[in-house]
Amino acid sequence: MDSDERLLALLQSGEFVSGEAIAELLGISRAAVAKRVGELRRRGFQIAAAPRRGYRLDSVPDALTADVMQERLDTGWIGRAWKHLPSTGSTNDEAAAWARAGAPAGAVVVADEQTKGRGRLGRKWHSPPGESLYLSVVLRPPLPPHRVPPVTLAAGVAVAETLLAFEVTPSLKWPNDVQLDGKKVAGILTEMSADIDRVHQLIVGIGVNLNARVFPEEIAAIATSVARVRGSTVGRAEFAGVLCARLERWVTQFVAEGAAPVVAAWKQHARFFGARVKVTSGRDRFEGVAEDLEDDGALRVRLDDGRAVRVVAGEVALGDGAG
Ligand code: BT5
Repeated sequence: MDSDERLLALLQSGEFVSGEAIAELLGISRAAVAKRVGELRRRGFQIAAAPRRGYRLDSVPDALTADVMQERLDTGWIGRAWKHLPSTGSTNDEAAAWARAGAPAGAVVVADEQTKGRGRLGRKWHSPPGESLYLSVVLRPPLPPHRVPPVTLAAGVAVAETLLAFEVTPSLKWPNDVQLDGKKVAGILTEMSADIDRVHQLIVGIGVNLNARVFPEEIAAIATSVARVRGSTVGRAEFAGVLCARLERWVTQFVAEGAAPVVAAWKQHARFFGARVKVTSGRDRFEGVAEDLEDDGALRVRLDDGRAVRVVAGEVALGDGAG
């Protein structure tokens, strides 16, 4: 045990311990105790101090480090290899590099901050330090590439179930958005390296706004966070633990049974069927009513002339350009 760990062990009881007693037990001066407490607070430990009573440990930091997470995780394979970075460009890039270097299926990369967080088609994902979750998982499903897209829906179901566990009710928007109160709370970016008949590695990147209270102007009207809707903050580590367990459940079922059960679960969290949508798919743009998801995860849109269109990949805006 180093001296910080010994200090924390002394404070762990939940009772106040006097500065004098700590100084004596650690063999340091009272001024040195105060200094150590200050450093621990800077690392995220919440330590109460009261005159004549001393110090009390109120909470440990909400750290996403491998040691903390191994304690929390209740999974068989997702998150068993875990890499935490205080700051990185994009966790998807880190995970892809780690996968190329041999990371096992289920390996997870998380960061406290991303400096080049990405959405689809080169868009940005706003990723400020400390308040949200940026997580990428390496998958190696034994599937041909054309069977892979519903994995994004599986991740969406996992995010939705995790949000429900934190007392907010999400709605899923095809193909990769998770919303609360009609605003985006999470997004999923799936990237694949494959040849024609076999996936080499699949990186599923998930960004969830957990404790953000304000957003930059360009997304202020369309983004929200769990804390904003719930009215209280959420532990990042606790959220990440539940998310990994839900992901493991849905990815496992997807690989074993195909897309149909994932699609059925996804539909239960979706509210946009029956709504008018504007679709952009490659160079095509059209409007219609979002009718249903097909068993392979494609979106069926009913055009005004009565024809049905299957959308396999693309962008959907709700209503008159909104959403
Ligand atoms: C997405 O793209 O929704 C996928 C986002 C994936 C982010 C994760 S974080 C971990 C991993 N590492 C990465 O680098 N990425 C993944 P898309 O559907 O293209 O939506 C992007 C759009 O969402 C932007 O153009 C903005 O309008 C909006 N946006 C950006 N940041 C946001 C945020 N923090 N919250 C809500 N909306 C945001």
